[in-house]
Amino acid sequence: MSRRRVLATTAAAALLTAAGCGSKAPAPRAAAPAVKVAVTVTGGKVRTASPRVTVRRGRTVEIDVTSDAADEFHLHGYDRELELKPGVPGVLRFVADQPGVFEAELHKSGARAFELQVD
Ligand SMILES: [Cu+2]
Repeated sequence: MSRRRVLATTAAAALLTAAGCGSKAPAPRAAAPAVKVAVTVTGGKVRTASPRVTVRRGRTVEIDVTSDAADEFHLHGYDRELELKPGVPGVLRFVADQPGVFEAELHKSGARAFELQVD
């Protein structure tokens, strides 16, 4: 068999395989990945990628907070809190199921972390 003929045969086989796949039930839709928000607190100053994070209602949100001092992270509205130990990342994961704009702050440093907007 010539090299060209081998390639043609392979291509035909690939087409057949593709047609076979099309007759199957569609694969279940993969769940949307969590919207991640990283928050770093150093010397009482907050760093985040954006002062307002917008997500669609129903999405899973994962907030990762690391502070160089003991603090308490609080997301208003959803009323979720994270007790932070110095240098130990804390993770808050939840489904954003209520629409609105919610403030996230750090209680001890008094700093505002960001606003979460759920559409
Ligand atoms: Cu608060």
